[in-house]
Amino acid sequence: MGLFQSKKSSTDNKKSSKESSTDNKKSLKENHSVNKVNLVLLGMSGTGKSASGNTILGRTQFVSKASSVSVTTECQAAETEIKGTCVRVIDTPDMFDDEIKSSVKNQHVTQCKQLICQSDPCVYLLVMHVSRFTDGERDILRKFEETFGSRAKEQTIILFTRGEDLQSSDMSLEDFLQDCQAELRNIVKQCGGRCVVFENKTSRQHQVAALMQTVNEMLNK
Ligand SMILES: Nc1nc2c(ncn2[C@@H]2O[C@H](COP(=O)(O)OP(=O)(O)OP(=O)(O)O)[C@@H](O)[C@H]2O)c(=O)[nH]1
Ligand SMILES: [Mg+2]
Repeated sequence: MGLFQSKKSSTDNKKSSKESSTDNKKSLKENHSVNKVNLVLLGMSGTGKSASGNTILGRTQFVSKASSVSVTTECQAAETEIKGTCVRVIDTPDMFDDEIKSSVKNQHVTQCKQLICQSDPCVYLLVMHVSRFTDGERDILRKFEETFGSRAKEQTIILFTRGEDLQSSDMSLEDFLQDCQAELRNIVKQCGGRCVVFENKTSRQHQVAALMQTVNEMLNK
């Protein structure tokens, strides 16, 4: 699994057995939060999951384009290293549309879970369009919990795309959240208020740095 099977560092190898046993007592989360993480992009079709994946990776890995039909039809994973952290990015098709047959949805969910490197922490990025909150997204958190478990939202960050729309309205994220629909505000609240804004057209890396900071803060809590 590429970076996720990276060799242990020489420092690890030099640890005494006492130190190793102390390490083992640490939670899995704590043990791995600093250098490996799965980032799973979830959300409705066209919200910018694949584009955000490309921004995180710093390269065009996933197909991302304007389309009236779903572009991504299979889960895919790709890896990169960001400031010493091995980041495994998992792009997914829309799993929340009620129109999708449950057999197809189940297939996507199984595939997605298989792509998550289970020994490393997993952070879900719920991708939403900053300028459009759809009916289908009103109960996205319920569907998300049904699929990934009731505690999954504790490991979730809302990733708003089309950040340039905020800029052109001269709005900060705080302004946006204050003025947005109550249901959306509630989603953000249930996810611990963790959210970041991406503007995928220019792929500026400071956005990725802000995301990684939120990821690290969440995992180190
Ligand atoms: N202007 C702008 N366009 C964006 C942004 N993020 C994504 N897009 C565009 O939105 C369209 C859909 O993006 P995708 O990344 O394909 O969306 P997706 O969620 O992966 O869609 P599916 O694969 O169909 O589920 C593309 O034309 C992207 O270029 C953004 O931050 N700003
Ligand atoms: Mg896609």
